[in-house]
Amino acid sequence: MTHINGINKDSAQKILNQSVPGDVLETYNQFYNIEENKIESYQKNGFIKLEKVLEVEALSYTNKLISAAVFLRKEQDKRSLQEKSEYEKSFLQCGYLCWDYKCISDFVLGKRFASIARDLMQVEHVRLWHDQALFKEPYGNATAVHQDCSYWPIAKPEYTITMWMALEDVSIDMGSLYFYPGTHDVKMKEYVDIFNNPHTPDSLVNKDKFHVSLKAGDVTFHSGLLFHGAGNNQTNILRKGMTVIYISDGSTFDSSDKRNATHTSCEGLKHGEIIDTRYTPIII
Ligand SMILES: O=C(O)CCC(=O)C(=O)O
Repeated sequence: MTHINGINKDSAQKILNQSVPGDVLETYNQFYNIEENKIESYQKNGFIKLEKVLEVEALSYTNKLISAAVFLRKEQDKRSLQEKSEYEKSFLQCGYLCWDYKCISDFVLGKRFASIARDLMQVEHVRLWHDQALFKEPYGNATAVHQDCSYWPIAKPEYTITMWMALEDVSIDMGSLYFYPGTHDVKMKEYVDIFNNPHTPDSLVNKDKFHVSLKAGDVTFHSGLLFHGAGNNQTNILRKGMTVIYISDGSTFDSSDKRNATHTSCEGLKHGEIIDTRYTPIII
């Protein structure tokens, strides 16, 4: 049974059926000033933490919105944590929320966030790949180490990036993310089957990982090539994370790995074609 503080079916439907308040919408599209040294740090380490990307009203509204959408997606699932698979114990995973609700698409397609992704990757334009809420339940499992690009049929994974936003404070003991700095290297690519065989690849055994706690409204951005994971949730508090994943405009569909040759975001594409589908609009 999914319990999210302050949300019930009526309140969830109400907020999701309303328009985004004007000043919040403005914030979603207001540029965030990212310093040159942060861009350099992202290029070197493959991830970066940015503080206060959302604050005050825009933050509390976004928290309510995403929480409401997760609640409605999961309300039919009456299983306890113990009854779920090991993978499902690591988070409540809700993708493509922006296509269900206009108010969520206003957030996901916000130019504030996409412009950061563009600047970090140093590309001209970015497209949406997809969005995904990742709420780690109280006492939920760790998220196994992986590279996101393993599961994506995209030819140049160096031009993929994920924004992970804390909707409420996320401490290390709640299962914050950790990153292996500098492992965003195509030569290190290794498919880790996090669904059936989670394990730490040999290439990471002597490498240090860097844990990142976040205050509500802070974000991390990480490269699709970077090895990362998250700790288990040792608390009775729901860990609320919202992600938006971006790709460089011009990225092409690579169906050569049969494990992920089909992907919703690449619907209808043939191998080698530019990723330009109804799920992947140019944002900026
Ligand atoms: O939220 C998590 O626990 C893992 C997130 C993650 O792996 C990602 O966003 O790429």
